Amino acid sequence: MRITFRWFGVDDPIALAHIRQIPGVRGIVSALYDIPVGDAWSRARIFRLQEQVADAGLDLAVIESIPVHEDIKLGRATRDRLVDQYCESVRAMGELGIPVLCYNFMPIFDWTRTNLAMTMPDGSTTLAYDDAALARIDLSRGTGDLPGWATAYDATTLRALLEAYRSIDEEQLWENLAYFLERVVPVAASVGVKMAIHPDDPPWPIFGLPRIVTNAAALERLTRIVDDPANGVTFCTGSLGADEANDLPAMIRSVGGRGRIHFMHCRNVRRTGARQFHESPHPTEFGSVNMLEVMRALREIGYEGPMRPDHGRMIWGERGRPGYGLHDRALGAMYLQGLWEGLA
Ligand SMILES: [Mn+2]
Repeated sequence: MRITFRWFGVDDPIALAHIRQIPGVRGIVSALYDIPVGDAWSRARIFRLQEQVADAGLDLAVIESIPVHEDIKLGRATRDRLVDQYCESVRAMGELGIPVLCYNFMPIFDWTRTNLAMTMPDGSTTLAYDDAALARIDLSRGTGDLPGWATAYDATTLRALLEAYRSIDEEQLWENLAYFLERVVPVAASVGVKMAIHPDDPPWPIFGLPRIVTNAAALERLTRIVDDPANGVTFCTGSLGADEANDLPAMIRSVGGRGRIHFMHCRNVRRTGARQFHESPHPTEFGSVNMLEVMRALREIGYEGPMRPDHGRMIWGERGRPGYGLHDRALGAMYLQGLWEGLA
């Protein structure tokens, strides 16, 4: 296992130089954030990012993520050109020696919360989700009321997208994912890139939109669509752990035992009701995920890939991008390495 840390590029208030000071962190997880969704990423632009990271004494270990255009998820006629462009980006990162690509296949919204700053008893703030609060959000005026998505879509664009998804049920979304994987995985495999799909977060349908990467059966199905080692998953303990039915250590032994976990996201969540949770500090005692058992399962399967502390709380007066402050994620990085060392 290699500890890595997400960095949002030069606009990230957290400097690479500070990330470099977290003991053990040598790998960076990043992306090009200014390229319109669907456009191919040039080798020159990825190389520049790689150089920026290398100049700080770190290594660009994972691209998270190259977004998948909605037309691909919807299976529209324009998808062939978009898939070709996606393949071009994958080829470019592979040629530069970047080994892992984290992506997701969630319709319209990726990670969704109903509160980005829930205050905890200790004064820290954290991300929270409550299905009942989500149900009260009115998307007819656009995404203005959805925390974290305020400027993502105007009302007209969003209405058209939601309308387009009415004809897409879970099986159709699986078919569209298969179409994408059948074309992209062979390219990834040929240039040494491991595809690592991120589970849906939260792992259930929202706003009537289908979500399919949610549990053990889904991970199994995903990896069988194109049965190639390059077709794997990002195992996100926070996303999958939001559903009590998911036995995380068993899932790691199963999908990871077949060599298909290519990236680990480790964070804890505390489930407080049906489809209701908030993100907690990383250690087992604060959340519903037994992080020790997660690490034990990873040790058992001989996991050697990248791992990053996922979202953290905002602590010590830090302000910044929700979930992506420096301090709590750094604590998470240390805790995870402590567990790992203890199990050695
Ligand atoms: Mn994650």
